[in-house]
Amino acid sequence: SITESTVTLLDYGAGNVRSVRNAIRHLGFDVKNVRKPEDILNATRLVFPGVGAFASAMEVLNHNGMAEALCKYIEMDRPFLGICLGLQLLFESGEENGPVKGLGMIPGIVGRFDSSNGIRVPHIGWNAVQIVKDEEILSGIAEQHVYFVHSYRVVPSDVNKDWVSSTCNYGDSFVASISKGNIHAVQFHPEKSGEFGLSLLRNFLDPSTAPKKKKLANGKASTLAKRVIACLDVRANDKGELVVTKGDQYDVREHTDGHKVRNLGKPVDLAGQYYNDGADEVSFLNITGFRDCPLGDLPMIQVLRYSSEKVFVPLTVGGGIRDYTDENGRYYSSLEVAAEYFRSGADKVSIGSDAVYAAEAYLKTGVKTGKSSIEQISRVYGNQAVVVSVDPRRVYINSPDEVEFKALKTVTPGPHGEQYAWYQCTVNGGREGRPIGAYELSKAVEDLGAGEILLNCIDCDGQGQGFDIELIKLIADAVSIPVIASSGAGTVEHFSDMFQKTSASAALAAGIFHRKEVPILSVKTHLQHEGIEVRI
Ligand code: 1PR
Repeated sequence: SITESTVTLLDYGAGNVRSVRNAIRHLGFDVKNVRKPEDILNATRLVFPGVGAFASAMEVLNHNGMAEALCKYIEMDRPFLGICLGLQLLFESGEENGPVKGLGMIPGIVGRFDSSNGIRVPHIGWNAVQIVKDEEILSGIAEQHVYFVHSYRVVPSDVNKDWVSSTCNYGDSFVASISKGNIHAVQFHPEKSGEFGLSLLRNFLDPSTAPKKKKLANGKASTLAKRVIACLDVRANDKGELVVTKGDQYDVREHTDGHKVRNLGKPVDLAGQYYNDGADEVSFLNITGFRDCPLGDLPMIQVLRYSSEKVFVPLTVGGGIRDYTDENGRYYSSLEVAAEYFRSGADKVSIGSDAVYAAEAYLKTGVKTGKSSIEQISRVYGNQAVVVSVDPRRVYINSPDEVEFKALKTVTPGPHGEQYAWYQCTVNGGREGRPIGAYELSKAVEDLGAGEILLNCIDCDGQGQGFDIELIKLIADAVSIPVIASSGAGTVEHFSDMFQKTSASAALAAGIFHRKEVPILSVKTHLQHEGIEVRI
């Protein structure tokens, strides 16, 4: 039954709405799921977190009668909050796999970002919004960074100006939120935007606590902030418990003390701590993901469930995303594995070894089979949900002609004075080198539908001597999807140096945060001081 504290949630089963549910519960409300169109009409407040692609969402909504109920509900001006695709679907039509007709409540067309403007698409990360209409629901977020992840957007124009309540800049100006009466929708993800996102949700759920309208500050001009990501390498220790570990050049065992696996803490606790410390994202990498245990037993699933109850920034999970058959002979497709992780609270999955095989096959034949994990998962969940994790190792050579892979002239010559290097991709956590370079792999996986590249470097991992700037520049210049630079951070200057010299979108680090050498906030204040936009 519907009570004061009930929020009705329209989940049509396309992805991770666990986080929205968790955020609503965290604020002290109950969630009731829509099962049939009447549930929409009976709602006292309706939250519609759209996930997936425009065309497939409209197909489902039209097919089960939800589209009509939604339009009626909105026409009656009943409390409504759309999130991400939940904003886009309100417009006339969408270009994603289309054109496809939307709900048509607001004039305007949802089009793709134009990457010829020199921007990376998808738009992933923290951007501040410009408030253009004085709305109570937005009162907490003026001048704050909120989290976006999308490739399509609506351009504000005369036809929709009485709806648009805030805009954001990325290449061009796009609609960040709309409001009219009780109807609200946001392009960003309040459930993933930390405390300020939660305050927007609270303003919607309980307007009596929302600050009364006042002249809202007109947000400062904002570019996409550079992200700082905390990474947790997770594996079972020798007793079978999941622990956060950290290697040196991927070797996670102590060099003394019986060569035990290094134990740096519990994954859920550390994720919570890094969220509170200001991490823009948290990544979990199951570094023993090449083992074949039944899907339901994957301990990482519990880690995600618990973490997503208290971490309100994006969560990525990697390790073992591939087709496999478990020890009992049950077969799982990579899509099933990913689906289980999304249901458990992951926003993105990160694919390592399997991406290397897929890229090798694609480069050999030039054919996209549609069957690789990258293609399958990005088709269903969108490419913003698919990260490819690259584990390259530096190989020195005397001349670029020695290999068929992209090599660079390096400023740090090899042990025998070699002037060139190429970056060999590896699988199984660096155990096996493959005949493909990081450059070739990155371009191939972008073609196959990856939305982001997590660029590690085995030589730099755990060394604290700085990022491999040459590698990061090589890859960031080669692709137009965001690149996350990883491996080697040891000081705050390493972060600013990397961002000043490359166009990477984010920096990921593990060791310095685990060893409590440098807090996340110090990294961010240093970056801000250097004139690099970050979310603080
Ligand atoms: O191949 O799809 O099962 O994925 C396995 C995943 O696990 C890959 O993303 C791979 O990078 C990761 N992985 C596998 N073995 C290890 C290992 O350490 N033995 N960890 C491993 C990779 C590297 C980074 C690390 C940064 C920053 N860890 O994630 O966190 O290098 O470290 P630093 O700041 O301390 O230098 P699949």
